[in-house]
Amino acid sequence: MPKFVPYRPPRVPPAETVARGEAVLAEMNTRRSVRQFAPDPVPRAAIELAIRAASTAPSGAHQQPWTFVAVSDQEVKHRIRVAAEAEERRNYEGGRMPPEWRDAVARLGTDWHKDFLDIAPWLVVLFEQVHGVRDDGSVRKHYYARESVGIACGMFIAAIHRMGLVTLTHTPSPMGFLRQILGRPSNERPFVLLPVGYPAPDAVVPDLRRKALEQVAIFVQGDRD
Ligand code: IYR
Repeated sequence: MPKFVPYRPPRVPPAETVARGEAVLAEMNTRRSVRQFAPDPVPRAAIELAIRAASTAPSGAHQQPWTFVAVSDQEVKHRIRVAAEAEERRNYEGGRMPPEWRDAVARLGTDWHKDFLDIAPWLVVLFEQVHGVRDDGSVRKHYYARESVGIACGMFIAAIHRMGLVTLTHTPSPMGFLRQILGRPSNERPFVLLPVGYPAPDAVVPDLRRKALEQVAIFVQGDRD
């Protein structure tokens, strides 16, 4: 029998719920993916807290199928940079990136150079545990691992933003080298690489617009609300 415990968060009146929503939107709307980092250090405690916040994410069967590897070691960061740039160079210049993909990311102004992998004080690599491994070595199936890790990733990004730091969802492709460099087991698949730090004082971001509510939402409303 599962054990249940009471859950009694304070009840928020509707007007305050909306006011809080406005504040959340205003804050989330200032988040941007940043590719130019200041080299300034970020305390390990900040990274630990962001990981703990992310690790509160819901997950399939509460299996929490994620591993966060946080790297501040310059030498390891550099090895990651060299390997990521080698893959990205093949994508951008070796014709491995189909024209349609190139067009889709053109407005982001990215190329194969990934200086931020040396400069950002932390590289947090999020791994998806595709399956679990029991103490006796047998495989334990994980349910909705990818979705769960995606949610944890979003919560990590929100925590980092809330803390006044910036990050980037970097997905050098393919990402298998991260497993090798970081010595992770074969049941872990690199999901995303998140450089974390403060933005460079002269950082710029592409002038993007977010889709309007009408473009992203459809309401099927009853007449009681
Ligand atoms: N992985 C490459 C290309 C790239 C792909 C997407 I999807 C982006 O949103 C941005 C870039 C890179 O990191 O440069």
